[in-house]
Amino acid sequence: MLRPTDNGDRYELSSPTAMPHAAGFLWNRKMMIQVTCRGYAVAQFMQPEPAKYAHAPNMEAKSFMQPEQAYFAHHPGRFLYVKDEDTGELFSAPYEPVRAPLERFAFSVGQGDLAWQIEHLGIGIELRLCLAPDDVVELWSLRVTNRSGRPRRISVTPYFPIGYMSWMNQSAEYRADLGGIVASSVTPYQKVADYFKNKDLKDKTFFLCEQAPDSWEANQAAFEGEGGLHNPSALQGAALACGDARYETPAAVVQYRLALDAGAASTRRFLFGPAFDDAEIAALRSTWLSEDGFARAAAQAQAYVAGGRGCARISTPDKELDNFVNHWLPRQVFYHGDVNRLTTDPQTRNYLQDNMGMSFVRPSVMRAAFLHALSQQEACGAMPDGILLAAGAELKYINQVPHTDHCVWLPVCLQAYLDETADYAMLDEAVTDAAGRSESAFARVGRAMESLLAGRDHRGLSFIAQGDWCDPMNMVGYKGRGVSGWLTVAAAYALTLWAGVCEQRGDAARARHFRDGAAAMNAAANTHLWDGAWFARGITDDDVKFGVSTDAEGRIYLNPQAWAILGAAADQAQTASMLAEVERQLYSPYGVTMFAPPYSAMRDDVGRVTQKHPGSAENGAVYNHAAIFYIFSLYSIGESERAHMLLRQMIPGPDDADYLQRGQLPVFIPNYYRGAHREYPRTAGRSSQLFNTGTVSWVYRCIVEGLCGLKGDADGLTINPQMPAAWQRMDVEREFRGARFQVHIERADVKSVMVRYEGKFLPTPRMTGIVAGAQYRLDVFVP
Ligand code: CEZ
Repeated sequence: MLRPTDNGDRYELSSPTAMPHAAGFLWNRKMMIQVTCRGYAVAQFMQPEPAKYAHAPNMEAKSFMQPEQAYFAHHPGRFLYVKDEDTGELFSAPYEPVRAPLERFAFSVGQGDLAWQIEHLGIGIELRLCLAPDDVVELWSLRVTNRSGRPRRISVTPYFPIGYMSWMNQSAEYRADLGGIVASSVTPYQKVADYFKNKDLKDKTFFLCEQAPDSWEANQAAFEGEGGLHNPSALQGAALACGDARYETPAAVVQYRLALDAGAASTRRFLFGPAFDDAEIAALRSTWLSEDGFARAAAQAQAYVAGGRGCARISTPDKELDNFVNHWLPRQVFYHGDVNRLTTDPQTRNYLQDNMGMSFVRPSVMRAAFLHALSQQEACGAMPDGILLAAGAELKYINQVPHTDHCVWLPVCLQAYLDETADYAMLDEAVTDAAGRSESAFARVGRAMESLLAGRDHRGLSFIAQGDWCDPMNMVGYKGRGVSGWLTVAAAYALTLWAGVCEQRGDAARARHFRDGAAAMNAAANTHLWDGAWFARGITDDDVKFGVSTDAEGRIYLNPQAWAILGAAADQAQTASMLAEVERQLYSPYGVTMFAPPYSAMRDDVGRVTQKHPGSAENGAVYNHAAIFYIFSLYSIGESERAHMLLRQMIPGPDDADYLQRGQLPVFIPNYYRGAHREYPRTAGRSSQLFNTGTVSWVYRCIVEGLCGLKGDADGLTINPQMPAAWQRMDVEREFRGARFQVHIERADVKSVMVRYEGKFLPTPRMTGIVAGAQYRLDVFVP
């Protein structure tokens, strides 16, 4: 059903029905597209705010990338009807909208392209999608092959629904001069000021054909007729009606009539995308719409992804894990870090964590992002809810809701960068803020830490306002008194890390100050939040502790435990108790859930998280971001076995039953898998299919620093692999500070990790004096 090909570089799914929502995604610096195996698509581009060029019939409100996107017959997609003109038999590729059972189906997801190979009625169909690297345009190629052994007369009819563009103005027509269908619209607005903002938007959608079609239709309803999308009336005639859409829903439909001898094949190429005007459409056509243009785009897309290949390749007994870590994980990390999820105002915590991942891919990007974030620090030392990336960008949606955790991410993410690069000099960079005030990065992070210390109540616990890491936990502290247990122990961790940096710079006084602060917060957490066997999640405005043993729902949360381990709020006995409780209450067959039991109804002293469907998203799902914090904490205390098991559960497969239940290809980690496996076993494990998640930078960090145990420090590389017990050996290729390490790891009769380099054992498992450009071969022996 599902198998890796090309050395794990691609994954191929052989059924359009087994995992109907299984999808792949492509992106470039201006757009992204996610396409399901059946042909439904969600695409958006930046102008500079995210916009669409193929629309759903009518959406009540604009919305961001959704988890568990629902698809319906008129959902935007990219479809091709194929009809035998002698027998009248009809099918469609990839699968929708006809849904005819196909003799052969393969959905092949690559690093820089998505492809389908279909065979039915003796006709072979190959479809391939690629993006041009710096333009907003989809490049589609279609190859039709007559495999029936006899001459055939067929029609092929690409149908690209453009959908409901605008209630003010929408139309479409065939443009012989441009060589395709062009739909035009006016982005709806009501305020005069918006006219001036909108007038430069790309309000046209084009579908261009390399070869002029025999007929076409630009009107969705005219094409569909009474037959419905699974059997459009327009396909009954000898040709399409060559119609237009005049304030009617546009569609791009073109038809080719082909007479193919036995064994003959025919190729067609198309471009699909948004444009401002005819000139832009003509220019895109001349740049891309040719065999050569397609070849150039494919090569450039491949090169772009390869530019984000990351710093480690592994070879372990788990080949599926290898495939994921070597090909797909760095790609997803790179997507987050290079284009920041294609938003103009990423949440501060997302921006910092997504860029933390770039420490392992392209550290200079993390450096610049960190300094950019600091340039938006508020005068009081706090960090804003979002970081503005484009001129004219504004804080929107969730970024208008006050969350109190943003400063925590500064030292937490910085640590990964410093360990990878030892670039402590970065902290001396002068950073100028909006008010024109210039301060060193070091001073700014210090002030951010002061603001964490200041944001505490009389008990020494951190205020939560309308949320912390958990966005929808918006009513714990909206009256101004509620506190976050997670934030308290997370702030202690951040302060401890920052104290370490101060020490590194020889600033013992500051180091002591921040360590004292961390100790005070940990003490407060222990006094007020230790619930006997685990840490509580917080205390509400009305002084009610939650995330505690007396709660029937939301009894134990993962985040406070994970970060109490990281920040050392928990001692050994407490840790042992927490690990056991997490295992007992939060483990599921699909990973560790974020809390349990899920809430079944609104708790208005916790907030809208409790209103989400039980087991979905933050309401008790296997929320991978929370899971990876826990896994990271497990690696930090050498709990290798637990860490590995939970990490492995983040990747779908490798057995068919698991793939089917999750419904997702192992080419990305989604933001969540459904939880509530006790309450709703039927849906437990189901993937959200949403590839935007802060999880992946942490997964990369866990693989490199935890599993492989190759973690940098101020002047060297520490070697401490944490292989699961079942493994005897693994090999790692690791780039580090310009040098290349080939590391062979093997179990042996040793008491502690031993490292052999050039025939001699190192006195401690740590390499120093690393020279950029050099190659190192290490043999590592682990107990
Ligand atoms: O967004 C993520 C945020 O991008 O949720 C995480 C948070 O830490 C990330 O910064 C946990 O809350 O507003 C909502 O209810 C949404 O559910 C968002 O919280 C969530 C979306 O799934 C988008 O990824």
